[in-house]
Amino acid sequence: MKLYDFALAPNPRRVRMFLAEKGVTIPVVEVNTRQKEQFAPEFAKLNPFCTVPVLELDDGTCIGDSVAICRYIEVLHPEPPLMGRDAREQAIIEMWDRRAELEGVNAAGELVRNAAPMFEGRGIAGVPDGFPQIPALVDRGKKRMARFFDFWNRQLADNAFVAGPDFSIADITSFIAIEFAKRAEVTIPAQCKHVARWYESVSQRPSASA
Ligand SMILES: N[C@@H](CCC(=O)N[C@@H](CS)C(=O)NCC(=O)O)C(=O)O
Repeated sequence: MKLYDFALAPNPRRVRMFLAEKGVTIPVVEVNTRQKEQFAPEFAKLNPFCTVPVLELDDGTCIGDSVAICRYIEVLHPEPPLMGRDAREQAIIEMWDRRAELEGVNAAGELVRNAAPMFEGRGIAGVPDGFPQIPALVDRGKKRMARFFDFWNRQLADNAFVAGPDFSIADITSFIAIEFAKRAEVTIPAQCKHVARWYESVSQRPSASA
């Protein structure tokens, strides 16, 4: 197996955190998306969407999506469970993980991709040009992040972790969303004390530096 990764990119970090929580190591091939290596024809053959991460299996199968990679690892290495032990847990964790991606990672992505000069003409991940930045999406991304923080603060008021009493993939995705938004200087609002408490505890896990 090989993991096509980029140390500075948020979605590959989700997979690295997941692997670290499982204690699994996979040889890594670095694809520097800042140098546009994801658009090289050899890489596009592995993932026509030209994004990282990609997990290449020994039979040549390529899994080009972070949650799909985590699902594959979860089946091979069920302990500790990060995607739920039974039908109820699996559904609750998936609900929160999808919310974290759609409301958090995507909001932060909207904000960062439409603001940072390095994404000029590349408003959509995996497309080399033709998608100009839309400045109005920066403000909208900020508003979406404020909404994310508000919802997460309410959820974390009653729960140790995002999807309940146990650490799960939903915590990884939520943590990555906040780390991503920091690149546009959007941080946890002062009133979101429950998010701050949870963020501090996730930051202290060894996987946070993966
Ligand atoms: N849904 C995909 C999204 C992957 C994605 O957007 N990856 C970004 C890095 S975080 C990327 O490869 N960007 C390439 C680009 O900016 O062209 C996943 O979860 O793996």
